[in-house]
Amino acid sequence: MQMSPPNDPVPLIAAKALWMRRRAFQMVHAAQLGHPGGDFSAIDVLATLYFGVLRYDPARPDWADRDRFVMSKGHATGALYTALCAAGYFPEDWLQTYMQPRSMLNGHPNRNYLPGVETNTGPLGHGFPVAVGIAIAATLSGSDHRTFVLTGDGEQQEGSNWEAAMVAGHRRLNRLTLIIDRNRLQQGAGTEETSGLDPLDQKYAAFGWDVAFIDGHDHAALHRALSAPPGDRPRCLIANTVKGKGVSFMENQASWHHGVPNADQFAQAMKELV
Ligand SMILES: Cc1ncc(C[n+]2csc(CCOP(=O)(O)OP(=O)(O)O)c2C)c(N)n1
Ligand SMILES: [Mg+2]
Repeated sequence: MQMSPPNDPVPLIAAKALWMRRRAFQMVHAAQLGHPGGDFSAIDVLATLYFGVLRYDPARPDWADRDRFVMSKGHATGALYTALCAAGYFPEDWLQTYMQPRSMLNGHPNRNYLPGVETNTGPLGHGFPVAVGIAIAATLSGSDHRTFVLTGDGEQQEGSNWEAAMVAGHRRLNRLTLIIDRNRLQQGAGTEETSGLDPLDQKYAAFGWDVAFIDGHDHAALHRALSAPPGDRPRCLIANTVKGKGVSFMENQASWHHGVPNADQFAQAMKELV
């Protein structure tokens, strides 16, 4: 077996991603609510950000120079809450309250309730424009923090994204990175059958962005791309992903967008997620 170099973050990222998938699915199973397909396509990106890329201190969620991560695809709270919990923002027993009455862990994230949430999301097409505003604010205040934002691919159909992309390109917001979770499914159907996005790379390039495709489940490739130093313009990483990644009967199935497991499906998933 090949040994990892001591400073290789990939084993830690992989271990966190596995824990996040298991824990997120337990939450969805207990609540009988959630969006597990989109959780699983995004978890490797979030694990890489929180355990290999972002500068943050969970004891100081308001630290002015923290890197910002905006979860624009706000329905994927199984991914976001397990990442924030693993990163130390709140204790694990809070996860048991997922979507219960008076919980701080709502179906969509609320920054007024939960430390580590940068902005409320859920209505698609809002988080990316807010992230652009955060990146502009950093240039005005002179902070060197970076801003990362994850959108869904179906989410890219919202017009607000294109205003945000245009202003980010115009202002050359080079400390801003947009990751698009390109699982090719939205709610109930494929993106290209619904309102086609391709060629997404050419669209972002035309708006003044550096664009690259990446395997959104390859921790080493994600780590390299996300931790690369800023260039001279905003960066768009189109992360090719699989909705439901990691559980055989969920992968690439539109029905698992907000499908929830019965007892047998939950047991089967736990056998596979090892
Ligand atoms: C403005 C708005 N319209 C509709 C919805 C309902 N909705 C929630 S998730 C979703 C599909 C999103 O697809 P995508 O962005 O591809 O997410 P992923 O595949 O990563 O789950 C829809 C239509 C919403 N949250 N906001
Ligand atoms: Mg999608």
